[in-house]
Amino acid sequence: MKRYLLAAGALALSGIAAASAHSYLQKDISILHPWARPTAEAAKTGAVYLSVSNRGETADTIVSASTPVADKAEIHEHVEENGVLRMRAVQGGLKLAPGTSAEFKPGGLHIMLFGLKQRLEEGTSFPLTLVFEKAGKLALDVRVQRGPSEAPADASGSHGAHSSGDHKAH
Ligand SMILES: [Cu+2]
Repeated sequence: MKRYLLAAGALALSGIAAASAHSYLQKDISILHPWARPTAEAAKTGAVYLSVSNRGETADTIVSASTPVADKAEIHEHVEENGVLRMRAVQGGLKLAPGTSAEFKPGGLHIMLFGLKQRLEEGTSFPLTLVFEKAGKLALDVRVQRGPSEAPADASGSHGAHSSGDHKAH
């Protein structure tokens, strides 16, 4: 009985952890925490970041992306041309070799949104669908937040607590 309760507790906890980590698993593809930066009122473009892994034994390809909040979504990469960092669409989709991961992050791979129909507001989320050649369609929920996932607070109070120099003793 006790053992059962413990197991149930652990299960509940891992459920919560999975929810806050905000991840998806379909067939051999796992996706971790899709997010986008908030946009300004008149912005027509945005970008979505996430981490995707192919846990399978065959390659898969992200062939397309779409979202109801934008006219078009494209997989983009940054490339350096003559010392200038430019972004361009990844032609033919993004290949994921078996056992590899791809990080979509600021300054690198991203899913570019063109023709935004609404402002991306911090604290909200919006749907995005990724289509994989083998794993099929994955419907994601993209969180709008200012930066990459905040690391779990490890505020152990190890800094910033020095006593001030001009402290006057009575
Ligand atoms: Cu782009």
